Amino acid sequence: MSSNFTQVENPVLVVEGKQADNERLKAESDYLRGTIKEDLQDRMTGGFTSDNFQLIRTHGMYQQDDRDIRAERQKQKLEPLHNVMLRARLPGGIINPTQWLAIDKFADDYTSYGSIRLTTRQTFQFHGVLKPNIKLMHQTLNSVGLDSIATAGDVNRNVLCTSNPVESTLHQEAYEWATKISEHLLPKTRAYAEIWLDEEKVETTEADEIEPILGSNYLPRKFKTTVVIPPNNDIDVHANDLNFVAISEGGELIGFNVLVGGGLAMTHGDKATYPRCADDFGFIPKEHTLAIAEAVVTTQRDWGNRVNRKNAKTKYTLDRVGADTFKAEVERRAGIEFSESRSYEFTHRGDSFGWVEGIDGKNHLTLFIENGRILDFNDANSGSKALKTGMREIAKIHKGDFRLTANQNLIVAGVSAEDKAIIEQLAREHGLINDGVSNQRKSSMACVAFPTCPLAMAEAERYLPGLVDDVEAILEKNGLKDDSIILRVTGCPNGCGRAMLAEIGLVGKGPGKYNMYLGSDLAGSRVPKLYKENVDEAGVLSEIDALSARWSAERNDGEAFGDFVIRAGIVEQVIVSFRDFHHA
Ligand code: SRM
Ligand code: SF4
Repeated sequence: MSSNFTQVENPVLVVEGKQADNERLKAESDYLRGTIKEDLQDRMTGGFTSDNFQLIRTHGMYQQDDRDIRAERQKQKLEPLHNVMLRARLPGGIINPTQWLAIDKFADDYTSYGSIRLTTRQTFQFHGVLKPNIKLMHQTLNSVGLDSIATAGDVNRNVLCTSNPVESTLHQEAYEWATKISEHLLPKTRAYAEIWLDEEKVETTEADEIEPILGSNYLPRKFKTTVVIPPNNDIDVHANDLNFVAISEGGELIGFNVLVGGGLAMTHGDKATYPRCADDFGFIPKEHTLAIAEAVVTTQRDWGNRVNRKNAKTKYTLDRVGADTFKAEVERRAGIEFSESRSYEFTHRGDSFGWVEGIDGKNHLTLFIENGRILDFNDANSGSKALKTGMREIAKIHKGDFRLTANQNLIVAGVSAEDKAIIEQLAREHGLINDGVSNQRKSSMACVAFPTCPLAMAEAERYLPGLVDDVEAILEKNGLKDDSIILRVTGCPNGCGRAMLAEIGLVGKGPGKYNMYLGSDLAGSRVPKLYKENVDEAGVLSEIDALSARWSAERNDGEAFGDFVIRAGIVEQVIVSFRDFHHA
């Protein structure tokens, strides 16, 4: 199955120039080992030095410090309080109660924030793990069958899969494909096992093909893959490099339409960067899934831009070499031709909350978790909610599993009829079910941003709850109490909260300032357009007030906000030419 194309096949399509420093460090890393092991012993600093700072990402960790206290520590001539954030690998977002109890305990005992943070890519993060506890963290995960390999860095990341277990008989099979793709594309280096799990180093020679798919320099940039089951586009295909859209006949999975080249990040002021929807390459029978995944990855490996990291993702490779050229190369490498795409339709993205009975006769409870932050809160803003304790109590008795969604929520899945009442009671007692949560809150999402994200320009997670309070009041005033707008906030233009697929996307520009984008659709098939720049928080509210008043008064029957702003000419639709996507 492994590709024979370890050499660049078509050098003309390779970007010439001085390679980015990340290429040097990957090449010199001895397959992602670097000197992490030695660095771990150095207790003079709480951080990782030189290349190891970047290399730990491929092991699923980022070095961070609390930005709320950074200036104060600087004043006291102390180094920043370095710690790591860990992101687990959880293909399809499935985690069992034993695993939950282990991560719950680790978060309590060894993280400075004490929380489990559900992410927009169906996994969880620990924030604030100090150097002496890092190895224990990996060993704890390993003891319950979890790891964090390749959840960051220039590799294929956590593979997403539509999380609702009941909408379709295809879910189990789709989930199995997500797991197989994840395993197939994982780095093969033993670095993770050696460094964190104390396994012996196996001697290798130059001739050993250690990374047949990723290559010794790994990928030019991060790479993201999904398996999605229409009509629910809950995993937001257009944020991803490679998507397998499940196609069924008579309830049986027969294959996938393959979508390549999505991505949302951009840089303020750099017009060579832009969000881009994925292109449809066509249909493949399911038995070709791994071969196609491998061919897309190796084509991007060989043709992706290793000179400029800002233009290194698959979306830019496609635009540079041409989607048809890229597709033909994938077909050549896989020895498979795409056939015409089969028809399918995405109609929505959000999660459906509350209980549903599955096709398996079991019951599934989707819980709304604001910002994906699982923590016991007791503060003036959030009131008192024991979400983390509640989840622990549920995990102690739950016999099914948990499914993390790509919208930062959580499903208690596979509950028998006799356990339904007690699970619901525990969820209610601990604030995990709150019947008063509005449709607007359920349609809103934010990235982490301050205080842990080093790239944040503006608040996101801490801004969202109050913003939604105000938006709820505005919608009610404008006669839209039961309506909602897909509202997403990201603290910078990297777009982790997927604001660039929102009906209203707020993209952090500076403290308290956001660029406002309007006009994605309910299915997430459209990138929104810049409406106003550098809007402050009061400005955001007055814009939403004016726009929603017009929507209320002028909309056609059932017309969604994102469709309305385009029809009314408030913003133009971004159509196909993403190179012409203008942003500040
Ligand atoms: Fe992200 C970097 C958080 C989903 C695009 N992202 C970061 C870092 C690690 C900051 C850093 O590099 O030091 C953030 C850590 C914050 C913190 O303290 O936790 C961060 N990203 C997140 C999460 C946790 C947001 C959340 O609130 O859930 C999501 C974790 C996903 C996961 O479990 O793997 C997360 N990031 C995304 C998404 C959305 C998605 O994939 O569906 C995107 C946009 C889609 C895309 O890739 O185009 C995204 N994150 C980025 C980028 C820009 C990449 C690029 O193409 O240029 C960066 C910065 C970078 O890579 O240089 C980034
Ligand atoms: Fe950090 Fe920016 Fe991602 Fe938000 S969008 S988590 S601020 S990198």
